[in-house]
Amino acid sequence: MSGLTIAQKIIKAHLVEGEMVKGSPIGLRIDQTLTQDATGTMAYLEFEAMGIPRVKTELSVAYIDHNTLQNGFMNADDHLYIRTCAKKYGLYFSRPGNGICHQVHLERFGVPGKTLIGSDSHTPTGGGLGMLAFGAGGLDVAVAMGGGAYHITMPEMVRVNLTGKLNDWVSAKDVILEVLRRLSVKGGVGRIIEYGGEGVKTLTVPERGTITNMGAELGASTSVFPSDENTRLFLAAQGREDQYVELKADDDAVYDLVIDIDLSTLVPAAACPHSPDNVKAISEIGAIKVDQVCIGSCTNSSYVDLMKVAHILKGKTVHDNVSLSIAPGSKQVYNMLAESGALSWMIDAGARILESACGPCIGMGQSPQSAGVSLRTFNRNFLGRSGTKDAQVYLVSPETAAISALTGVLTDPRTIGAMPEISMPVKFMINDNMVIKPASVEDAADVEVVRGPNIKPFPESRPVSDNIDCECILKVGDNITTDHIMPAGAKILPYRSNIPYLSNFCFEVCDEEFPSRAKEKNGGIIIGGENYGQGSSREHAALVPLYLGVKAVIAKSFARIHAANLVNAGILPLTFANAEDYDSISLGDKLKLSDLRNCIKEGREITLNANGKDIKLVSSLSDRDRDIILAGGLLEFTKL
Ligand code: MIC
Ligand code: SF4
Repeated sequence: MSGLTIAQKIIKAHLVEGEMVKGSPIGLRIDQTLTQDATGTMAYLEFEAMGIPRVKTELSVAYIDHNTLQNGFMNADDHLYIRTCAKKYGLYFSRPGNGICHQVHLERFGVPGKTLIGSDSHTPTGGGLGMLAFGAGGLDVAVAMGGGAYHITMPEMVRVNLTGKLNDWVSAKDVILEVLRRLSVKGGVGRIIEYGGEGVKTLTVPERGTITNMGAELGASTSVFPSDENTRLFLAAQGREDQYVELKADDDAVYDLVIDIDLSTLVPAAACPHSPDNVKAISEIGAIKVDQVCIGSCTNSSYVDLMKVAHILKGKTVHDNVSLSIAPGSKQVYNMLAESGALSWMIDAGARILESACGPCIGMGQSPQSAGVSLRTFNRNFLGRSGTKDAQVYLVSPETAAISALTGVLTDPRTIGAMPEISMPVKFMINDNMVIKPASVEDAADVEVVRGPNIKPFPESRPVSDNIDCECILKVGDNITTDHIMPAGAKILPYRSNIPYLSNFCFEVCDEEFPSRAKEKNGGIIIGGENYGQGSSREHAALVPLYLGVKAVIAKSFARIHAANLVNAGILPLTFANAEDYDSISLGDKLKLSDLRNCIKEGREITLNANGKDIKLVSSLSDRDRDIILAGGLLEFTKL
């Protein structure tokens, strides 16, 4: 037998169901979970619906980082609900202000070799520390908190072999942009991306975190780095050296695909509008005029990232035409910037300093001007995500962002002069006073869970019917993101626990008429292209269509987390056996699915009758998925 990859080793140690055979369903024991507040309210409502008194994981953390504008009572209601749930059900609670979940988890909680699932698609950031970390829907996280396994399809293994060393002004962001350029936003689907080779030694844990974070944009199941001397140094600097374990792939590990990247050949790059894989060298794009620069997010807001930015800004002034905002990734980073004086350099240069939270990344403020060009150190530049539909968002490194903020045009940082020498500190400032501990088992009974008026009950799902006779109520193209299906942003994010209200905005970016049409037609079927549902883990992109009566989504292919969320909500994800059949269906066509329950039960082929023509469909549901769909969703299934 051949050796194992890092991911296979962690999977092997956590396998509770199935076999490690590529493409077959497996169940994993989950050591840690995380939630954030935009998906957390729903996850805790679901956890409560399961009736389990206390989480059964080694560690579960509830973060507040997305909805921090608190424009009205809604966000604050959610925060209080999550805080009291955490106290009662045995979770640590990271208070608003403590930072972005993935950055804080890397700093304070992540442990090499452990499994982690989080109700946020960028949970694979933990792979920078050698964790096997997956983004998942809230229901899957609720099940894991209750001690249940996490079910995925055993992925293919891809090795990205890094050699050489990054040149000055080229950064970790440019590495993952290169992987995205080569593999595209669908290139990681069904795969785990594992980094190896001599070049790995030149990257610190936060740099590795930038790379694994944006593995989400590849559609990958997750990404992972070895746990090595740099991991030990990072954990030691966080006062957690005792949690270090070495982790590496066997020399004879077998990969399905190997990609070679010589770090010394990379150049500063940007992902151009409106997709993270639309990557070009800065020199190729040219000196376009910039209106806004936003630095932060779970991708690029570590201490070293922001110290570099501070050094670039020191003694200078942000260009007259540019608005620069900076959001440090965590309280630790913020505090260290303040202590060192670097925060003062940023303020002095004219940066607008935001709190440690997701902020502009999820459209919570700082929307650009009409048709504005915005450079962002974030991970997603989907159409409309910034809150301005015609904005042109480019994803860049912190170095490129900071220098361009000064020049007012997109600028290749290599043209500026010597790079500031900043290295990872030997000791980070450690103070976990913004993390509230759970109540003891004895005291938990006395903790009251507070449900303000923004906390609405979980929407009801329904078992799939035998015959579906309806219309095509929407037809969309390739790479539809969950930001298209269920947009976020300051106006609607506060209503994440109010599905009826959210439904008014479903598919707003593609077709404003969709919600009213869906209601008028009493639901129906959505037709999608390739990679339907890429991006975020928000289960609202399934729960809201469920509320609007969507019975099935038929697409050329699906993104992993969204397909799981559809099944969990009791909506059938089906694919065309022949992709060209997609072309023969139009909006308003009559669609029929017959003898559906039996077909699902027996794993038989499903035939769609579209305007009288028979079209073959494939359902790549596992046995467990079938049972969930037949039961009417995961919550109903867990009650069986
Ligand atoms: C995102 O980056 O799109 C989000 C907001 O963090 C989402 C989660 C959500 O929609 O609440 C994600 O990535 O999963
Ligand atoms: Fe927050 Fe943006 Fe990261 Fe999502 S991608 S967790 S919104 S910082």
